[in-house]
Amino acid sequence: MKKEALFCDGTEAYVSPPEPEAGDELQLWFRTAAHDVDEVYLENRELCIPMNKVISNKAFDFYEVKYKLEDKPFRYHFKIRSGNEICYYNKWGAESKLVDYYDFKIVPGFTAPDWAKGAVMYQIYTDRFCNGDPDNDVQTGEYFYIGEQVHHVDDWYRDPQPMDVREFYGGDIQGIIDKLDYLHGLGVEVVYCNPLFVSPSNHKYDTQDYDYIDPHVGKIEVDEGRLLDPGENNNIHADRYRTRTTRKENLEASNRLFIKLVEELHKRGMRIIIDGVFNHCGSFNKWLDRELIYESADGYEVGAFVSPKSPYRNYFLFHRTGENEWPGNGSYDGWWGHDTLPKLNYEDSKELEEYVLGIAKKWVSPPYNVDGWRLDVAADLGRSNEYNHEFWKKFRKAVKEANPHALILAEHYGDPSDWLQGDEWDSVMNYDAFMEPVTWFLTGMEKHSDEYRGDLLGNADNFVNAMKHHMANMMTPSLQTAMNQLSNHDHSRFLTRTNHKVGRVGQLGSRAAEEGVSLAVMREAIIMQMTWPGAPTLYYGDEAGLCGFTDPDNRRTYPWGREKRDLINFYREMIQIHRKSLALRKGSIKMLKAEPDLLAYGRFWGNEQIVVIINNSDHLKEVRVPVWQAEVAEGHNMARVMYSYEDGYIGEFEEYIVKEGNISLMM
Ligand code: ARE
Ligand code: CA
Repeated sequence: MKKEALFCDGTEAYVSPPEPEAGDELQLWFRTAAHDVDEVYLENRELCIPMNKVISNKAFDFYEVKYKLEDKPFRYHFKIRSGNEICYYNKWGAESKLVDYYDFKIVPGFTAPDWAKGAVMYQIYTDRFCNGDPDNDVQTGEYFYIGEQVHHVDDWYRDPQPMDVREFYGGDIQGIIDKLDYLHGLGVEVVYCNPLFVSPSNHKYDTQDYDYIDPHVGKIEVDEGRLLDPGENNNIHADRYRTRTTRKENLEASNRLFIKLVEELHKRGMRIIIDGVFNHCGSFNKWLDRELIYESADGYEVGAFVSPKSPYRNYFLFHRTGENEWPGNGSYDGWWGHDTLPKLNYEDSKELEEYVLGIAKKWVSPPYNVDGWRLDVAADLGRSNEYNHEFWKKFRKAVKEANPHALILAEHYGDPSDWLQGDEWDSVMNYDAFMEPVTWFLTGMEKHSDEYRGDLLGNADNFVNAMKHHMANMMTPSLQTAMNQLSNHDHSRFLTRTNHKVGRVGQLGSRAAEEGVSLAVMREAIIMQMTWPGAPTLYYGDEAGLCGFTDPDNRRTYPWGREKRDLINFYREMIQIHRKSLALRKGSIKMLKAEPDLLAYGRFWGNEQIVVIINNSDHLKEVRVPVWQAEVAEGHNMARVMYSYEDGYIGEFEEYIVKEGNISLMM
């Protein structure tokens, strides 16, 4: 049996309709080499249905079966017989033994928004992207945060310092609006913004008010009430509109500016998703009480607590209870112990649950019309696993009812499959089935820069096994919308990882992040990003050559005027290739070659075939790639081969001769 010919996946070429509902008649196809096998069966624990050979061409036979989908998840694999030889085919590939984990799976009714499939996204950390309105800049000493006063950074090009959550560079929504033409020209289709709601930090994961955009990224129309008055500052929820950050006029003007951003995006055919931080809020939220801890010539600090009499008491969790702890009870639970991030207690408050579900709906509805949520630490939400799933089911219902085209994409480390059963999240930030393996193979860096592992560098077997294993966690709608990033705000930048150096600011100095980086390896990564299944997502500045170790060095300002133009041009070109190709957006993938320092894979759908070859060594290699497996036909072909090697890459539409199913080239 020619096992390399066996193929099936969850794409439209092999499953119709690709996102079926209960009661639909499903059509499934399976590929074998031409005249090679005797029988193919669709099989699972309950059934074994013979398939019919329906189409044959020079290279392949295609078998078909029809199956009426019931109102329950449908798991399946294929059984293939040729003479005495029996073999199975599942998500791992052609196997002699079956493992349930790798079964194909379809959940009736599970759809992900079509616009998000293979969409090119662009993540923006707003304070660092572009300062379009100096009038809303945080001013040094404007308020205190975690015991120290906030700072406005005057020098846009200065690198972030450790403990930079108090440093503000002034980037804002007006800045994003100003750069929309740049992003549109780059080929970006979706903007993902890190949190924008009112919060005293630059990262804004500590939400002060879920109903409003922070005036420092939005608009300050009434410039009054700069400083909190420490004497009056206890019990802030009694009067929340005291500072210029919390004045109603400014909050409303900021929401209006946000609506303008969304309209400007939609006008260009672009979309926006925003960060939803619902596991915890921030210690400056009106739901907490505040009390002056100390006051000196330099300023004052206000502590957060939840008074036993607070109407919001059951929104929170406590380590200890009792009247003796300071003040009233300061020992509320924080996410990972952070007292700036009070953990929310949904199980004990229906009111909180309803409020947050209302927020979930509000922002995806008119007049805001956001196109989806990125959900922070989504698996941590709630006290119990049961409730967590209950919450996300309610969340999905609420969001999709309000806006059926909204995307629900969660941050998750580890196996997300429990949440990707069709009734909770659409997809995830794709660490396991993209960022990690790509980083390992191309740079040898593990865990997003924590460690350099020579044994991972160029290790194609490891890459393929990791990818196959983790991609099996996701059904097709999730895979096609998975956020495929090389960098983001929580990990070192990819370009920095190419120098194999591990570090944080303060350990090596942030300039070390730029030493010995390789643009060639970066280009290989970009090619992989733009040709891998999922939604390729740039982290602002990656395209301009920005470097940086992990948080906060990965949040350097966008280098306007100092960009690496060649890299931007390369990214733009690769994005265009991605966008023009249905095979890259929604087609099949097949690994064609995995050798030390060398990967080749095909993407194909219908009449379109693309072959990608990555040579991660520093010398040319003679490569023979079995492109027939990606359905490239025999003869002279304008094969769209892309390869990367040191200082160059060969673009699309080179002519290669396919001989006996293979192409040979020096690269
Ligand atoms: C701040 C400082 C840091 C400092 C930290 C601790 O900036 O320099 O080290 O405090 O004092 C937000 C801000 C951060 C801020 C943090 C706490 O963006 O700047 O850090 O709040 O105030 C794990 C979680 C994952 C989480 C990451 C950060 O699993 O959910 O850690 N990511 C989200 C957001 C963050 C955000 C928060 C959560 C909190 O994307 O930006 O932080 O709302 C391995 C592990 C992962 C681990 C990962 C990264 O791979 O497997 O579990 O992720 O490393 O550390
Ligand atoms: Ca500004």
